Amino acid sequence: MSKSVYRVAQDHIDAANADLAPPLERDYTHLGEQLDRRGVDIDRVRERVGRFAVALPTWGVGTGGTRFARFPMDGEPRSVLEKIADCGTIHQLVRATPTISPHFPWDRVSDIDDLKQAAAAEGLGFDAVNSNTFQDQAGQPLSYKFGSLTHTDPDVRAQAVAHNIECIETGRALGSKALTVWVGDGTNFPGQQPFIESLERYLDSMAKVYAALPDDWRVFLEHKHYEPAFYSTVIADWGTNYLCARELGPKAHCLVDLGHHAPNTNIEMIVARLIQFEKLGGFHFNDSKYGDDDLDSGAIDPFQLFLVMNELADAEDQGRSGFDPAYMLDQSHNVTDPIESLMLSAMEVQHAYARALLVDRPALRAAQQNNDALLANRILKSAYETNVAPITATLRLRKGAAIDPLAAYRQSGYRKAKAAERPSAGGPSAGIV
Ligand code: LRH
Ligand code: MN
Repeated sequence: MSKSVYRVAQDHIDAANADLAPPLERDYTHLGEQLDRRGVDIDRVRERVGRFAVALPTWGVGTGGTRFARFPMDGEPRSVLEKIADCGTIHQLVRATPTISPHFPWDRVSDIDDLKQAAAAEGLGFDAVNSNTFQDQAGQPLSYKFGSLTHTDPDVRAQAVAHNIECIETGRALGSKALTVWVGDGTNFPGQQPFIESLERYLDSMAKVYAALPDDWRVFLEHKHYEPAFYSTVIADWGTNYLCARELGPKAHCLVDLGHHAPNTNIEMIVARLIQFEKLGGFHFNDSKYGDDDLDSGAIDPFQLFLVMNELADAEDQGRSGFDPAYMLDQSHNVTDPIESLMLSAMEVQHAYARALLVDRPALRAAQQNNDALLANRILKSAYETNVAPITATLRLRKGAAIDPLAAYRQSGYRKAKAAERPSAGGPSAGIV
């Protein structure tokens, strides 16, 4: 596995920032004056946004695809170590993505220390590890064709449980503190499986995974309304997810993947419910218009992303108990350079959070109390309509990152250099990774 050598030089970033810094300072001061008139201290907002971070999905730095096709790009990572190098470059340019979320067995290596050292060399840590019982691996004794944790065959369930426990052990070696479990288990025909028994099998299997969790770990259950099953999905919605997390115990929480809901679902209200009942484990941020499209965060409906962040900022302000969500991206980059998409998506999530911090919550509460619907909505919209880019750009400048990460990345020639370092590993294929 050839060690990728080209890195974006800090000098290049500093040079790219040189001309942009003076006008940025003026924009920051101007925004500061505007916010001051609204009773908001821009430096306090910058500090809070500076503590906000979102994890990168290792599976997102390669070109993604659909069941129809995947169109690989020159210079894309061919191994998890090259994926980590690209994650390091993203963090170097935006300084808002200090952790990665690995996926097993996609990221399996012979010596787990290689992964740990590669990440450490990039200044990266590990967020939740993801298990995978939605595909059959070469040489796998039993197939997941008809399910995994809910399969009718106890041996298949045991195989799936063992894989999740192996992921916990791998995660412990990496310093992770959580396991994300998404299963595609479900049916394509009415009558194919009994709904109650399927969920009972899920809970029985997950209880065994839960029992293997270290004391300071959490397990994130991820619901999804459909796909790969097209008639019923065992963990199809937040309600089923919540009930299972409650059944399993205090270490079990619900993970909200924004793309896993039927169109027009009020996801911010689901988030509020999970906060209220202290079962919000975390997020897979992305965007979608129809199904689980895994598009770039904020690309389709940035207002929805803001409304989700608004619930999170409100919970932080209120000091809600049990509130400690993990923030992760989960996207598939079929037509863009994944590094560019992940940088801009991390910034979109950061912007949505920064705007949510600008909401005048006492005024909002008063308007809500007085049933002044229009004023309440205006208070939210005025925060949403605020251009917070000077805040996040100033953060990047002060952290040694790029004021304009996209321009700095494109000017760096990183992808071209990687195309030379990483002769492509084969032609077109299909599938999300
Ligand atoms: C399922 C999902 C899950 C991952 C996979 C890559 O759609 O969102 O979180 O394991 O994508
Ligand atoms: Mn997901």
